[in-house]
Amino acid sequence: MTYVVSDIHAQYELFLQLLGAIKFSDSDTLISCGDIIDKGDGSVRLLKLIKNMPNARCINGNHEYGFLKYYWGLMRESPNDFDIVLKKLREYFPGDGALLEWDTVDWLESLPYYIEEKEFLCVHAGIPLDGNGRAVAPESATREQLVYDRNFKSPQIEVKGSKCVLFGHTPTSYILPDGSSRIIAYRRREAPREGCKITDFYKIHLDTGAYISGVLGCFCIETCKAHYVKK
Ligand SMILES: [Mn+2]
Repeated sequence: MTYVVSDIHAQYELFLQLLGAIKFSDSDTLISCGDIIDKGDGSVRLLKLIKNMPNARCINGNHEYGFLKYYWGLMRESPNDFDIVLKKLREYFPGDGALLEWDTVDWLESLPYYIEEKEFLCVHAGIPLDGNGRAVAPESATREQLVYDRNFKSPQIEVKGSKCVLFGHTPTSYILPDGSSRIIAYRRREAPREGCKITDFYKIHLDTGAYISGVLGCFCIETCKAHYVKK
C-alpha cells in the first residue's frame, strides 16, 4: 500500500504511532508531502528516521525550504567555516538539534518539491491551475508556488483533469465548518458515489494540524481510506 502523510511537524512519537496503526511494512511505501520539521521538538530525529526508511519518498515543504534558505545564507556568510555553519544549523532546532549531521542537511537539499505519478501528484501547499482549471505541469511551477500556495486549499477550487493532487500546509480544521482535524477528500462530481479509486478524487487535503490537534492522519492511495492516530 502507498500511504501519504503531510505536516508531521516534529511529532516523532505520534509518527511512530501512525506507522504502528497502519502496520507499515517493507512492502508499503510512505510519501511525505513536506513540513516534517519545526513546531515540535523531534525535527532531527524524525528527519533521520524517514531518511533511513528505504521505502519512504519525501518532498520539501515551506519549513524545509526555510531551513535550506537559512543554510544557504550561512554558507554565503562563512563559506570556509563548515564547523560554524553546522553549529548554527544545530541551534536552528531547539529540541534535538544537537543530533544534526551533514548527511541530513545534504539529503534535505537533494529532495524534490513534487512527486508525480500516473494517477496522482503530491505537492506541499498547492499547484497553480491553468485557464481550464487543470493543474499546470509541476516542472513549470516555482518552488515558492509549490510550498506557499494560498488558494489551492479553498473548497471552491476544483481541479479538472485526470490526476488527484495530494497536499497539506494548512490545517483542515481552518476549513471544516465543525473545526475538526480530519483529512478532506474532494470527490469528482462525475465519479461514482461509492468508487474507491484515487482518480475519483480531484484533491486530498492531508494536514490534520498534528502539532496543535494531536491528530496525525495519512491517506492510502489504493483503498482511498484515511487512517488517524491521536496523542
Ligand atoms: Mn507548510
